Amino acid sequence: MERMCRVFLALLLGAIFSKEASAAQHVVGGSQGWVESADLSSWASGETFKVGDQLVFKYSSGLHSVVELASESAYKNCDLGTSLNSMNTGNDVVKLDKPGTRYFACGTSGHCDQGMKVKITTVSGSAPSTPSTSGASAITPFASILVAIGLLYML
Ligand SMILES: [Cu+2]
Repeated sequence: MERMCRVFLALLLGAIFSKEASAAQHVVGGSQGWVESADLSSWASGETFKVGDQLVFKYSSGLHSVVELASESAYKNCDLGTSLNSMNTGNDVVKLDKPGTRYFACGTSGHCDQGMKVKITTVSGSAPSTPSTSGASAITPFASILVAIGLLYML
């Protein structure tokens, strides 16, 4: 019985450390995903993007795509001709590997003009953070409670 408890505890500790070490994933547009109707600028302003985090664009492949734009002016004017990169799998992951601002728009004709674009500002990891709504950070307190229960159970 005691051995089982130790295994249980080890698994919980492993889960906590792996969560803390791993970067946050931000699903663009939240529960709505990457669609024209999502309020993407409000979504982005409620998130903190840190170096090492990832953006995940979720959408119906074929309806939309993701185009990374080179500049603020290209972003403002929906000038898709200056794209740095484009993706169209419907589950596109972008790693935020350095601080700074990046610009993304949908490549489907007319969608960018309808507001299907987002500007992401990444901060260095040491900057103060605000709570993320991405869910990954909510797991750690919950797991800590489980460990506390596990420890009590062992005693
Ligand atoms: Cu689109």
